[in-house]
Amino acid sequence: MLYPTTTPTRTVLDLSGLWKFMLETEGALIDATVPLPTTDVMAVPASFNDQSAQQKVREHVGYVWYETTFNVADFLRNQRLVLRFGSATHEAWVYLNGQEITHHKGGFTPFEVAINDHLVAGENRLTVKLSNMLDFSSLPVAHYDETHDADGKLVRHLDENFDFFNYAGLQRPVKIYTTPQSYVADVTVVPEVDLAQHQATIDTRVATQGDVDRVRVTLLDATGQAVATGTGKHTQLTLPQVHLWQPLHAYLYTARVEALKNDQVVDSYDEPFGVRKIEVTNGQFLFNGEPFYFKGFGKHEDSAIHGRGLNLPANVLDLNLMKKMGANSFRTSHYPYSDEMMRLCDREGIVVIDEVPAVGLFATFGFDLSGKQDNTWQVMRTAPAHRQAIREMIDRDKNHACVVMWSIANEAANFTDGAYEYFKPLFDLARELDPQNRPCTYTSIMMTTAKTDKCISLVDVIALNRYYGWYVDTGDLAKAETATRDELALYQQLYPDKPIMYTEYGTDTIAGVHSNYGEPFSEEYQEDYYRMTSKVFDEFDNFVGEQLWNFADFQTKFGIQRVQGNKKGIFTRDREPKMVVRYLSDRWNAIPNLG
Ligand code: GCB
Repeated sequence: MLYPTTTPTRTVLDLSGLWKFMLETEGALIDATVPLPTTDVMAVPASFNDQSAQQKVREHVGYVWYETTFNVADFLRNQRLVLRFGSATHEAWVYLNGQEITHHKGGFTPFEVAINDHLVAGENRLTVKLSNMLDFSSLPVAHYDETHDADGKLVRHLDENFDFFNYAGLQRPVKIYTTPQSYVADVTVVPEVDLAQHQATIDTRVATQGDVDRVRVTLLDATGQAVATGTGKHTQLTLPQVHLWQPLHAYLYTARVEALKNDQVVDSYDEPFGVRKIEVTNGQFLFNGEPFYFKGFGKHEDSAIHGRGLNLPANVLDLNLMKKMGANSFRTSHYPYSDEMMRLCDREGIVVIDEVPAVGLFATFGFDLSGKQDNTWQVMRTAPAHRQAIREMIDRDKNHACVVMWSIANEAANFTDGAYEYFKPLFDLARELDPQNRPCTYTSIMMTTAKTDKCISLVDVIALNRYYGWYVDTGDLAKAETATRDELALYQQLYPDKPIMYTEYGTDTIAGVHSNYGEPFSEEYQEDYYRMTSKVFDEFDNFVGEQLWNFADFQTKFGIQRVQGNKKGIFTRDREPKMVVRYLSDRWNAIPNLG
């Protein structure tokens, strides 16, 4: 799916701003054929939860409604007009002038619908009904049930199987974009690099709709100079003396795709791309032929007031803080991030592990290290949603240079019977869909060990989420060090050809809490913990990266282990550094990205 941009043949209308908003309460069903009966407003894009100052809105489980009105200039009405939601969390029914025009489930990927046939003259009314409900058939996964209060009123309960606040709403931009009636529908760019010759072949496939008799592809360098051109829906163009996209040294080319009719350009679209080669071999993660070391984070799309809503200044600051620290990467834990963040990472050379919202694939949520089997794969009904999420993520992100690996799940019950049967078709699907054949992984929870994980054969890189010194061996860094070392040694011994990385490790740390005794929750403990883990990591040859948990403190559901959220950030929620940032900056700035 193409990101909407303005080109010589297209334009974009942004519907961001203040929309009407109301909760749907039982017994007061809302009729989309008349204007929403409210004067309350919500800013879009943003989560609704933290904008209302009302507990019943923040914690609402069920349906909410949004509405806006817009006009389309007369001179655009002969164009194809497409309404596109960057996301709608988690399920949306979209009405234009009272008529349902589309429905989408899955809260973290875009969807779109052509609207020409539904437009009226003058003002148009766009209404969206949203559900923030989740269950054992959705991603992410939650326990859902219904009870009735003393008055017989329905009460919905959602108990998240995951550790982040269930923010919802129109969290990403809503746009209308135009295309001509005959248009470029999709572009797939696959760079094949010959490192020895410093050249690349750029394989471009273009899908068109309508009356198009030829497609022209022109490759532009970063200064906008044309460096290669060819015609055909499938072209292979050579770039001699290619500039590689390297970690923290991005170089972006543009594939200018033009749909032609009788030698006239009917549609034109610019797709940025980078040229780089990713290989996993002999226990190494190779980036343009050199061993790459991941330094960085698990993150969240999470900031004050915006909730999980697009916050461009926060995105820019986050990447700048990463670069300042010598970090080079993050994982989109635990869902695909906005188009805007992915495009920013392409520009900034930040390497991304792209994760589907497959979090909470556990019959019971909680920490039980006994390793006993549970019935997760008998009760989970997530496979269709999981397939759809993989499809939509790869469809959206396939051309991004920043994306170097797909994460097919975060912390599933991979040690229980049925896990392999569940995951095997999903890994096959991801591999079949990705035109760039990127490596695939999932992040493994501590209950899954080197000996009990039933799915390791599916992954290219072993990605471990580990909390020795926090949930296990709490406060005892000597024991934690031994456990960390012993486990890595076992993985390396059993899987000598697979690279291993940590995709989560950390300690809750309340900014400003200090301790002469290095106690848990203090900034001293957090620093001691990271010094300990670093020491162990450096002992292992197959160890290809450290992505700590978490970049910043973030909001979660209530819990006795959560003080206004998860405090494992090395930055506070408003991006003030905790003490450990200096230590990690020194460490990471001294570790080369490549080599
Ligand atoms: C995990 C989860 C992450 C949590 C983290 C924690 O293993 O993947 O979502 O936030 O642990 O802090 O408990």
